[in-house]
Amino acid sequence: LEASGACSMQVEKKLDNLMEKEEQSKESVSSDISLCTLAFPSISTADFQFDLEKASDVIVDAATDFVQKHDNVRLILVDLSQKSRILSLVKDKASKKSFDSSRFFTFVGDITQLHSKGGLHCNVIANAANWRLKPGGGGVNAAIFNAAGEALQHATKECADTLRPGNSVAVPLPSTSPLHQQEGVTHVIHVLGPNMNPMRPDCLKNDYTKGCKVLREAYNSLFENFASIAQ
Ligand code: AR6
Repeated sequence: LEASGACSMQVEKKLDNLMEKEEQSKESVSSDISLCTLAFPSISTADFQFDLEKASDVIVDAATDFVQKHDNVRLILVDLSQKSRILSLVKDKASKKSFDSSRFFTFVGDITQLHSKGGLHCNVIANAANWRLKPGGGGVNAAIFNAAGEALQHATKECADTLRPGNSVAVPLPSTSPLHQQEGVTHVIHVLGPNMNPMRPDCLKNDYTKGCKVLREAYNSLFENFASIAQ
């Protein structure tokens, strides 16, 4: 009886160790700071009304191509809600491709609170910007400018005044910004995607041949800017 008691204690101990190891490995995936990480929202698919099916194809192709060509980088597509359709589409389509899934994945959370609320270290974040690179508007642009404070407005002005659809600009975030201090974000990359909303400038009026080309250019420009920061 005594022997079987000792034996079951050993088994319990082994199980405890295994569970601890599993927890540690989960944590090392989510908090891996050795990888330079870009968190990005789905460009153009909310206020700019771009088709979600078509956008998800572009995201999966651009992101998987990028992680296959670059080592030591991680891409994370972020959206606010568990019910996000763009996240489900991308997750589903990405699962059918072969690549290292720890280097490109989706995550539910506010892009301005990924470290404090989500436990993720993302040193670079992307913004779905407007052509004037102005704060406000709505969506992720307003959230990022609000969270980063005036430091981001000043730093942005030093880099560019305007942006053309399909282009991006990388802005180093001053260490005085709360987004830098609290979340560890060192750069914001503003991206301007194609617009399908007739109430916004440069509407492509449902021309998806041009729209998909410009969206792909926008992601390529974003990822190239990120690669230069990661180097
Ligand atoms: N964290 C993560 N994802 C977010 C957040 C957030 N805090 N807020 C929104 N999203 P949108 P667009 C997601 O409309 O379609 C702006 O007013 C959102 O659910 O921000 O490129 C600019 O000034 C969606 O999946 O960008 C431009 O004028 C994604 O971010 C215009 O909107 C992009 O939604 C750009 O429109």
